[in-house]
Parts: sequence; C-alpha cells; structure tokens
Amino acid sequence: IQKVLRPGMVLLKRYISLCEQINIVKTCQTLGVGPGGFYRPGYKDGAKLRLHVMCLGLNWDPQKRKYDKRHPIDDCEPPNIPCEFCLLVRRAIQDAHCLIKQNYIGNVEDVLPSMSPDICIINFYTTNGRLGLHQDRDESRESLHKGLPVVSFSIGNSAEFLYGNQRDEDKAEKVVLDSGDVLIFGGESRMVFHGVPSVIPNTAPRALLAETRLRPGRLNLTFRQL
Ligand code: MD3
Ligand code: FE
Repeated sequence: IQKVLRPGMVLLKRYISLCEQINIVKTCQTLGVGPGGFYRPGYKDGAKLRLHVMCLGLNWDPQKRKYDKRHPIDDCEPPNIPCEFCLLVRRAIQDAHCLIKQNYIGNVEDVLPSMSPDICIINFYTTNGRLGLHQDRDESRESLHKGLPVVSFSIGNSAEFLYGNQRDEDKAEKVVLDSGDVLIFGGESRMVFHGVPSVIPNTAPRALLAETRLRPGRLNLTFRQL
C-alpha cells in the first residue's frame, strides 16, 4: 500500500523487505559501537531527548541546532553513509515519483524534488521514547527553498506519527509507521510539524529481533541533503 498523504508527502508501506531491514540493523550495530556512536543529546535547558542518536556522513547537534564535521562529545568524524542506504533512498524517491505521476499532470520534480543525502540521522527510541512536534529547518536555505525531501526509514517497533500545519498535537493527523515503512517529505510538505508521540510495544517483526538481537524499540533513519 503506497499513499500520497499530501502534496510532496508519500508513505511507502512495508517498502523495505525484512532481509533489507535485517541488513540495515546489522550495519547500524556495526557502525554504532565505539567512539562517535549512539548518545542521548540534551536540549539547551539541560533536559535529555527521549531517544538515542547517531549520525552518518556528517554530524547533527540538536543542542546547537547545527550540522558539523565532528561529534559533539568525542570530536570523532562520523562514518560515511553506506552505499546501499543511498541506493535505497534513491529507489524510494523514484517509486514515489511513479505514484505521484498517476494523479498529476506536470513535472513530478516540482512536487517532490530528487535529492542525494549528505547526512543520515539514526534515532533509536526505546519503548518509552518519544519526540515532540517540531519542524526541521536547520538545513541550508537553498535546500529548504527547493523543498528537498527528508526520507525516513522505520525499523523495529511500530510508532504513532503525527504531522500537521501547527505545533498543536490535537490538530495533527496521525498515521502508524510500521517496520519497513518509508516516509518521504518534500516540496510543500517539507516544513510540516511532525513528531512521534509513542512507540507501540511488542510490534517488531520477530525474525528481525531473532536475527539482529535488536533491543525492544524503534530505529528510524532520516536522510537529508543539506
Ligand atoms: C517531515 N524524526 O529526525 S521521521 C527527525 O521518527 C524526526 O525519528 C522522526 O522528526 C522519527 O527530525 C520522524 C519522519 C520525518 C522526518 C523529517 C521530516 C518527517 C519529516 C522533516 C520535515 C517534515
Ligand atoms: Fe524532524
């Protein structure tokens, strides 16, 4: 089931095969140990985010709201984004274009521009992890102006996902993101408010847990061009 939820916003349900999901988790586990790996960033007021973060390609510091060459804690340069991740991102945007074409006369690039990612932000939510409604607008002015999309992969436990035109959770639309889902936000949907109010316990594919020993929770990879 693939859906255009609004112009520039496409949900590709169960797009990533179980085998690919397992490979992605194993790659993240290999890259996530040692220096520069997962940590819990803080906000300016000292509170910690309710999720664990690791970056590939470049670094993202939520505290300073800045992209950087190095990790804020240990000053390490993050690993490159693996080729297979970028290929999957490219394929997902192409398939989203095919879907948009079915209902749109004109250039799909205007609705959903293509992009090649500079950074992959990996978020890990334990079962009580969450992320409040926010906008992503720390990328370059050109990137935001063009509406270059954010592409997100959900793996592991399902989660509720909210999005809308305002910060108000009561006015937001809700979808459930399951393991293997790809969500694309570009064009006029690039600046929507979005967040993850809750992770749904015991919803990860059993084979994924058995093959990777991923601990209970949800892994989310977002790809952006800065
Ligand atoms: C819509 N991550 O990393 S992914 C984030 O599930 C973030 O970890 C959430 O919000 C997560 O900033 C949501 C889907 C997503 C990501 C980025 C977007 C939706 C977006 C940027 C603009 C609009
Ligand atoms: Fe975001």
